[in-house]
Amino acid sequence: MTTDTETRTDESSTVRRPHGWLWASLAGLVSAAALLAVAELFAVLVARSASPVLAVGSVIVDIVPRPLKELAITVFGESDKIALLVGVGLGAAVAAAIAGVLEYRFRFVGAVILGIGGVLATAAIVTRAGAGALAWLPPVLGTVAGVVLLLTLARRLRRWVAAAAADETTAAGVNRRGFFLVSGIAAATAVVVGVGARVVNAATASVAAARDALRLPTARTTVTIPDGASLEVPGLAPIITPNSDFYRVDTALTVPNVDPSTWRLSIDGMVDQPIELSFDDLVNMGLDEYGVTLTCVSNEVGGGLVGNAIWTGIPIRDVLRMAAPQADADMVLSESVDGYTASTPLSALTDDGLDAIFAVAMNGEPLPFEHGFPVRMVVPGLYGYVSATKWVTKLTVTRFDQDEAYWTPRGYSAEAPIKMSSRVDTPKIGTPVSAGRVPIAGMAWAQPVGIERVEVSIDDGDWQSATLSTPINDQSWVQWMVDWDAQPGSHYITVRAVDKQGNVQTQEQAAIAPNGSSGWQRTLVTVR
Ligand SMILES: Nc1nc2c(c(=O)[nH]1)N[C@H]1C(S)=C(S)[C@@H](COP(=O)(O)O)O[C@H]1N2
Ligand SMILES: [Mo]
Repeated sequence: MTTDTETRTDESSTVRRPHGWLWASLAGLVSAAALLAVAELFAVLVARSASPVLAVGSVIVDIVPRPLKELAITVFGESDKIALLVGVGLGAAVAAAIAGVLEYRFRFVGAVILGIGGVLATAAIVTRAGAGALAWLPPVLGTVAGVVLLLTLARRLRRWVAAAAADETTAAGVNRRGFFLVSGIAAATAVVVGVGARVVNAATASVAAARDALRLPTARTTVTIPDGASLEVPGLAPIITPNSDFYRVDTALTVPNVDPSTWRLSIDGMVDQPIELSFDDLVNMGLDEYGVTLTCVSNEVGGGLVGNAIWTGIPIRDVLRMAAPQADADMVLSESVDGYTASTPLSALTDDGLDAIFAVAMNGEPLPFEHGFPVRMVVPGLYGYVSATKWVTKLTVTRFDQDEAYWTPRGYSAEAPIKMSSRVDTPKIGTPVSAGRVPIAGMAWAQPVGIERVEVSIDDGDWQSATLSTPINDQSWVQWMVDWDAQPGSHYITVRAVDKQGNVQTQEQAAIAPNGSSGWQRTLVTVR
């Protein structure tokens, strides 16, 4: 049984005066950690190579006077960079602690100091060479997070201290627990997220550096772009799609980072001689250029999931030959580092008349990361999902009746040749044109046969043949155009292609699943 006096003693011991300045400096540290963690996290998402921590460090390296730099090298030798980063870290930690104490004593003062720190870090980041257009976003978001956290923690701390001073047990306890709960969760999250993001950023940055440093052997043959390959009609897609405009389709949540120096291609399964090649082994087989139009099965008639590039690569048949596929095999299951798989008929990869390649460059530069760096497949005439495996690392020679690829159990055909198609690029649907001479123009493709003719019908009248651009080859799309004497009113434009074997693009409409859309594009144009 307790007496009143004893109870009072117990209570007064729980209302001990906290060391306000101590916890305030903790609040400052946790807020600064949150600032960095949020900044690093968003750097992974929007500005991969711009690390806030490293940008600030680099600026300091650049602005430190020479004598001090030399002193640092004398004292720390090879570890001068580490010493610098440790020094920056300690300096930032002290500043953050001071900001915490100031915020606790003088409302908003610490928050302003943290904000200024964030602004300086942002300035350091956006002025670095190679900073992307969105490089400011991560440090700004980080600063907002850090400032909000500091305001919250300092408020809790002030309430806790005030309640303790006034012997208000319950209020003191609530605010103490609130302070430690928010600090603890924020600190733990900041460490996990911040360190995780930094590791991801570091891996990305090193592969980015490897790509920048990559010097591919010169291609032995190049693709000649013939005179007349471009019709030069405004609004028409270019005959070669720039890498930055090339459509991207894949299942990868984050773009895989594959270092060419550790990349390997293995070929096994139904082969007499399983093989494994390094990146150098592959490119030293000799590079040639190929112009190939890539098409996605998900492209609607008239859609934009199609692009044409000059790929530099090595015929897959030359690599497969080294592994000696067995006679009863009929499929190659190609696999990406992220586990994606595609099923391609073995014959499409070994056919001498069809250049299926391992591509290492796209329009004259190493493959962009989103398009499969360092090696992807490109097979003329087959939809991307059954042939164009990006970040490819493994081929298994097998049979269609034994293995299936990623999309096969998900409602798509195991084999899928590209369907011939044509589309109107200009005039654009919904953009009225003025009466008079109006060019109607678009793109058409029939890989690997080639386009013979494109025909246009206006208001369901007679089919008229369009002028074609000079084709680069049968694997690449062509541009087409007709001159139209546009009369005011609404008009339907219908387009269809004919391939070099005389096949006419089918009018029959098909959905994307299971093996690609078909039908004629018919657009309504308003003439004023
Ligand atoms: N590793 C991997 N490769 C892939 C895919 C994928 O999801 N993962 N998608 C395929 C599909 S559906 C298409 S249409 C093409 C698109 O290539 P692109 O993004 O370079 O245009 O890549 C193919 N290669
Ligand atoms: Mo696709």
